[in-house]
Amino acid sequence: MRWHRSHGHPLPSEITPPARYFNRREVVAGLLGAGAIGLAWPARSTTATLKFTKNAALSLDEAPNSFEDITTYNNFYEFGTSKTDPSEHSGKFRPRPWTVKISGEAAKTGEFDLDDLLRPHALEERIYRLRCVEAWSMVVPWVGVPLGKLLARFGPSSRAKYVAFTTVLRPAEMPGQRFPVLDWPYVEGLRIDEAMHPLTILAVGVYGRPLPNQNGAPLRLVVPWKYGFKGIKSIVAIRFTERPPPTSWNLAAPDEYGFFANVNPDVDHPRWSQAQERRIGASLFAEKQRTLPFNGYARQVASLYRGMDLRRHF
Ligand SMILES: Nc1nc2c(c(=O)[nH]1)N[C@H]1C(S)=C(S)[C@@H](COP(=O)(O)O)O[C@H]1N2
Ligand SMILES: [Mo]
Repeated sequence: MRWHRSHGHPLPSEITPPARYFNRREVVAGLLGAGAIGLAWPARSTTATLKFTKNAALSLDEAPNSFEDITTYNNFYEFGTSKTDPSEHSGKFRPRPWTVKISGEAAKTGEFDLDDLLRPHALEERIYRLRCVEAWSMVVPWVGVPLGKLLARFGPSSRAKYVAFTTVLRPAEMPGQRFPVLDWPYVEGLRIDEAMHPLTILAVGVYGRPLPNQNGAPLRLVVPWKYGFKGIKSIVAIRFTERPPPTSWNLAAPDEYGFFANVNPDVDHPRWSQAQERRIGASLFAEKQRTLPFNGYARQVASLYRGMDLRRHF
């Protein structure tokens, strides 16, 4: 494992560009597999097939990255700081059985088994762009449930202005947690309207299969208009709060990572530009792509931030 002395994501110059090419055969196989009928929630196997419908209206019309790219080029510092650490060092992690504690400003709270939590919801596939703050991107076919529908079942009160999320703390299974890279456990948060927005999902699968450990098994957040670090993995607690909750990267380097973390090509990271992005899996000679405001989801979400100075609230 490589450990970075400084706080913050590694510099783009520290990132080894992967010489991996788009694997068409794998994508086609994945798409065929995705339609197959399977168990609604197979317990442990990551090769089993989930049962879901495709949400075409909320999906990008772009070819997803290969399963290989999505599952071997990861950020999950609990398993190490290099992109290959999560796939190489997450084999001991046990995502079942799993419970999620729901607490705070809501009518109903408690600790729930993940299967019970998910049972009332239909799984959907959404093909979203994942834009990392490190200026790379991928296109990912997530399978999950709208977070807002799940949260609504707990009856958030009028004091529930934010939602806080916490990752599991298990240094015995997560070797990266034995090093003080971040202040463990990883925490994240959303404003309540962001959490309730129909684009925000809790993902339980990718490519029609349960999430591999390296992608945040068994349950992770996906907020497609924000930088990837908002997508907290392996969630064990969700809390409705009145005040903005602390977030791991903001605590580690407040000048570099704000609470909102909306993808914004006009606001550079202090150490690099956010105007462009490199698509993982593309040819090394491919041109970089222009980064879009709100990662291309401006039409759906820009109104959430009307009247806010997005340079100050980065
Ligand atoms: N608990 C936890 N969640 C995390 C991270 C992490 O280190 N720990 N990394 C974040 C970052 S920086 C990104 S870009 C995405 C990457 O998700 P992926 O590996 O599934 O592509 O996960 C986010 N969620
Ligand atoms: Mo990221």
